[in-house]
Amino acid sequence: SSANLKVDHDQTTGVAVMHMQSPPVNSLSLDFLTEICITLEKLEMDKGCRGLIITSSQPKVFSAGLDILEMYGKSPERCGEFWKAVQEMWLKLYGSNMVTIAAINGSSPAGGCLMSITCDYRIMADNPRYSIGLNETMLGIVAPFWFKETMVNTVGHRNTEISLELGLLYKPAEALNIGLVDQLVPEDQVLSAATQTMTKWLAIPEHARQITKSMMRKSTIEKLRSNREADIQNFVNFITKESIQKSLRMYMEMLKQKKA
Ligand code: CO8
Repeated sequence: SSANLKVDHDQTTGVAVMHMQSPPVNSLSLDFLTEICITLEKLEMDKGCRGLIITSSQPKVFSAGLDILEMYGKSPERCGEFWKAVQEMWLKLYGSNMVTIAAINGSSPAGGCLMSITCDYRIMADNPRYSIGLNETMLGIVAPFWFKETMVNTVGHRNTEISLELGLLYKPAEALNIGLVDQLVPEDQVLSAATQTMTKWLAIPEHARQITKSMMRKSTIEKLRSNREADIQNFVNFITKESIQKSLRMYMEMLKQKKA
């Protein structure tokens, strides 16, 4: 465990629960991403950890996605460093040998949705106030190819095309309907349902399951792994454009107004 992550590792079951507790909304800043990556690395290396459940300790929110302030008014160098950390988190989660389950106990836009769809299985709280999706276009930005491919691998080409073009955020029932989440449960049962599902997944012969997971995800992972530097350059060039900075500013103002 570290400042913004609480990790409960049950040595008898081999399951770790990672609680995100970065107030107010678990937005993924460079620091928080770095913390997450260090924790994932440790768990991955630990032979006593075979399953990982990711959940939130913050009320109403799983994760608000990438920290918008990391993309606004920052130097190209800093933006590059930030993006490298986003890549790293995705590579670690999508390529994990552990069984990973997202226990989505709150809203999960953009980068929060990305985290969720890197997991093997998603259980969401059945609360219509929560939503999940890749809403990047609503911020005037474009989800990169590896976000898009993770989504295609989850909900198929047509659902991805509609949801990314329109920047849709889905209520839990709609998310279940397109297969963006696998199961809905009452809010107070998200973690227990995740634990139950984990038991089933861990009963499968481990080596066969791991090789199968890797076979399903390999081509997507390789595409980023062999293009990391170019992907960073793309991001930096795009995000530092004056027009994009303006879009982000307007989106942040909209968030503030919604609050007032
Ligand atoms: N980054 C930074 N700050 C945030 C973020 C965020 N993603 N989300 C919320 N905050 C801030 C709010 O501005 C607010 O700040 P303050 O208290 O100073 O006013 C505080 O967190 C609390 O937020 P809310 O009052 O809105 O809290 P609610 O509980 O009412 O709502 C939500 C929570 C639903 C999460 C809501 O805050 C929300 O919708 N946030 C925006 C989510 C979003 O659209 N994120 C997208 C981020 S972009 C991304 O993840 C992928 C980018 C891919 C890059 C593309 C390449 C170019």
